[in-house]
Amino acid sequence: MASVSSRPSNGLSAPESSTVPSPQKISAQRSIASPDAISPRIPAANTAQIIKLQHHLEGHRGQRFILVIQDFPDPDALSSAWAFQLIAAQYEIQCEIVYAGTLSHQENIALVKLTGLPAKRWGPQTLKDIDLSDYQGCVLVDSQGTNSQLMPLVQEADIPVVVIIDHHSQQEEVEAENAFVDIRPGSRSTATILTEYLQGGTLDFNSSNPTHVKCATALMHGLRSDTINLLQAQEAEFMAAAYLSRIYDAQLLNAVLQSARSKRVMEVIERSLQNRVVQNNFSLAGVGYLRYEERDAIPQAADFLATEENVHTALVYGIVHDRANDIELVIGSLRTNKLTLDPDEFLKDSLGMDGAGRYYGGGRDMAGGFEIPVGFLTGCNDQAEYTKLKWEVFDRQLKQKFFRLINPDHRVVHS
Ligand SMILES: [Mn+2]
Repeated sequence: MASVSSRPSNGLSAPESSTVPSPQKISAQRSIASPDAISPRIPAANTAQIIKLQHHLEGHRGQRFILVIQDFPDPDALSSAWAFQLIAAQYEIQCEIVYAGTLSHQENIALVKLTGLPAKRWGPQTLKDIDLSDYQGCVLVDSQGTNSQLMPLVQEADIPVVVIIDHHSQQEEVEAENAFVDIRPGSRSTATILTEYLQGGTLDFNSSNPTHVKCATALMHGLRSDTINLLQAQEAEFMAAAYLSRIYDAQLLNAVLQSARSKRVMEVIERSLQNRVVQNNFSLAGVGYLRYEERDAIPQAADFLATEENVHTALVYGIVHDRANDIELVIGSLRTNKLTLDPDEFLKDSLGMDGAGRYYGGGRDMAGGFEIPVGFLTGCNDQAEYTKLKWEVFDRQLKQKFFRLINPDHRVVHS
């Protein structure tokens, strides 16, 4: 067993926590960095957050957390969750990374497989068998709980939200009274924030530890994918990438990026190309019905349509059927290169909110997404004519709503 003196040599001071560790836990006691010990490259405000996080985790020592990521996890969420899990383990906090939907982007599947990223899918069947009372806290990373089907269950089970780390603009008030909250809308990725925590000494993150190498590779992928390969990166992302560059595995990252698109994804992209309508530099495309597993084809199609000349913003949407929960949803993605267009504002303004006061969509810098339940019209898709009609209704309504903002003088003309 390691003695107290053999703690990682990262120049940290003695524990400042008020909690008195039990004797058997003292060997695993982690110190909390003094502000001066943290890299001078990290801005003072962020240093304060790192200290706060360490105290917060110390206060939860030995607990079990459920770390909920969005239903369709992206590399930023996956890698940030993993980094958090490793940090929390310093405090003997067992953190389970879970999501309710699917991994649908070929790169995400490759990322999880190739790095052994410890995220678990909790489908409807698993949910029936799981006892949520095992968890003392819920952690939200790269999200504020609005994009997971698991959150209502977490709330029902009275599991308090104990940590929120995100870079999306503040969503409707999340109930997180005694939580550690670090929301940085100015940050281009959550991986940037987590990398800073690592750099700040929350963990002896190093290249001789194979898990750390893989996690660093995941973080590098996370911050690249949220910044269009660093094109939209700011100083903080470059600093984070520089730090990770000493630890990550370039070959492994390359393997993740080499993953190929499936034929079905290619077909959705093809449909988006055929169906697109371009007006005032916006490209709009409805792709009809697609399988739940292929829903990630939508943001990929939007990425692609946004590359056409004279197009600054692309919107792609389609209807997916979630068989597990028997719900149909219109889901859509927005991608923009126009600096003055705020995707969050655009989607909230154009689509509004549902009866319960929740916005159908939202976003961050350069990207956004939306989800509209098909509701009462769900199902009966064995009737071709009905199915076609249903699509046309949603397609037309979405075009009307978007064109109202894109081109107020425009009348949607239908053949
Ligand atoms: Mn993100």
